[in-house]
Amino acid sequence: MTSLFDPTTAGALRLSSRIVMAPLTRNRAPGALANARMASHYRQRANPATGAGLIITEATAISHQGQGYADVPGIWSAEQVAAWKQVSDAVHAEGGRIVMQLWHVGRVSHTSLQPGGAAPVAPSAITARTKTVLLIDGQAKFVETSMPRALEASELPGIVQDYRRAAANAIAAGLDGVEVHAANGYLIDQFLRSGSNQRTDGYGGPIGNRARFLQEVMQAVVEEIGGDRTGIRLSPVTPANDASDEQPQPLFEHVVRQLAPLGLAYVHLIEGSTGGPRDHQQGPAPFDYAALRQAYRAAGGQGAWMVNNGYDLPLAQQALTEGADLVAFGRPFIANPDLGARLRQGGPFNTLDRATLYGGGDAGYLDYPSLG
Ligand code: 8OZ
Repeated sequence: MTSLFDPTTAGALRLSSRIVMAPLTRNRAPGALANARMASHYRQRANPATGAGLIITEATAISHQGQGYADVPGIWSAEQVAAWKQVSDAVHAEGGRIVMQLWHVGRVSHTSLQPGGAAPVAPSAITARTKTVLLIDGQAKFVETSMPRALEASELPGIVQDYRRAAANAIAAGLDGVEVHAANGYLIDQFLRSGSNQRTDGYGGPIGNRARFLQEVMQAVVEEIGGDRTGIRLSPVTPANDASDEQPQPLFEHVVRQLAPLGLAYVHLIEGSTGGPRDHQQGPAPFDYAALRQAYRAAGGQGAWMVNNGYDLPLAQQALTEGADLVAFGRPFIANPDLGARLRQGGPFNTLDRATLYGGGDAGYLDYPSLG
């Protein structure tokens, strides 16, 4: 029987275990630059024996326009590439593997974070009923997102190009690959799901149109760095950031069939409501994740199938038995740098301090203890 602690591969990535550190936004990158503190944080979790088999970085903006939260990192400039190098070097020094999550927030932003104080961009001019994080006097404050403007179709190739450059930059910064963030109600998910996409052009309406922007992004990234270094994150039913769709099953089965020929390293699925109930339902019936995986495999989809959301060891082992290849852990990895070692021996686990999640310094970031 496959164990969480067995090695495997995800495309070109050789992984020491099936334990993945999920992408985790921490708002500790002032100036949108990765830094030594971040390098230490990832390094603490990179050892193959005690930490993750694969680390996915926190969501990283592909452009200034793609940014929606205070002090999140970017990957559009040479200075940002150099800054990320210290993180990839630290992880590799431990023998770990790390891919970068590529992010455009779309409408989940605030004018104060946008170039020239402009409105955030979106498929349609519909404000997201959600909050973003600003830092006011050094304190993380949740504020309403700003009203977005609808993107012109003529602007989309430029954003696809931003993804392509970000992927090339991630590789130049020494990362082992990238994960395209197509989940949690951000730009790509805003195109996919009907609640945020009311376009009447070739990027809105029928499922095939709503999935077009995603496919253009994926084709560009794969062309740039190879499918075997490219993953994708999807969240078919999450209500995160006001995301909604009446028919998620056919939509996401279309999406994975369309992805199948790209030879991806992995597909990363958030099951249910992000960070919330795993059985969250959107649409007429409970979402069938096994059918989604089968649709991907039947279409020739390669690479690892990664699952995420509220996993503990028994649930993870069960998922591996049922066909998953990798399991991503989020909050447990924040509080337990040596989560791999702790899972192996059945605990104990440190408790998470929510007050230090977003913004701040070493506290709640570098000081969670490892086992003796
Ligand atoms: C928590 C806070 C800010 C951003 C996501 C990138 O939900 C995020 C995120 C999570 O995917």
